[in-house]
Amino acid sequence: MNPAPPLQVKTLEGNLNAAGKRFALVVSRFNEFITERLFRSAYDGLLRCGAKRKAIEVVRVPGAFEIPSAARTLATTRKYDAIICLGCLIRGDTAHYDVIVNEVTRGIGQSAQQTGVPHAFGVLTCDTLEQAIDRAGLKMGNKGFEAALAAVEMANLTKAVVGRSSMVVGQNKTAPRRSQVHRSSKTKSKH
Ligand code: INI
Repeated sequence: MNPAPPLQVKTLEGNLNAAGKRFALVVSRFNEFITERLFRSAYDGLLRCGAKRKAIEVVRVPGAFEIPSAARTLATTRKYDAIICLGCLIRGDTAHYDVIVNEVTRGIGQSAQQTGVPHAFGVLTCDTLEQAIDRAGLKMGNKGFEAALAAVEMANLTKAVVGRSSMVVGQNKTAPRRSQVHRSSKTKSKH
């Protein structure tokens, strides 16, 4: 059977070019062993996409519960093209995790939807510390890095949709795409 012909559909897609974009990272200190790894990888991801160091700001908060309000405060300044939220919730023996996890998720989503500023969700929600370690640079990649790339892509998509810049329409030939941005803390970025 012949493969289906490509559809002629005008497609808007954010690229992974972070040049000229400004980012804020909200990083919680609770489970810092994990969140610091998320932060480093997210920062690396932004630099690899072409963000300038001076265009990246970091805000530290006590725990994941404080991430949404800090993110919203940052978003309402309109100074940032995207906010990257990084935290680590680990289910313990008490109900604390269950109480917090939905609030954090909903709060970040609401901040994104109500401000119109893209928010990347890099908050780990894990049953065990081992699962968190796996998602902070071991077996399952690094969610901080993924969040950074999502932030860059959504920042560009937002600009493209609102028509304030000439971002990607169809296939972009110049800016790096997700599959071309390699994860390695050993390679130094020139940006
Ligand atoms: N904060 C986290 O970031 N991760 C957790 O796993 C966690 N647990 O399980 O308690 C946690 N609690 C603190 C919370 O986020 C607030 O900082 C605290 O309740 C003060 O408002």
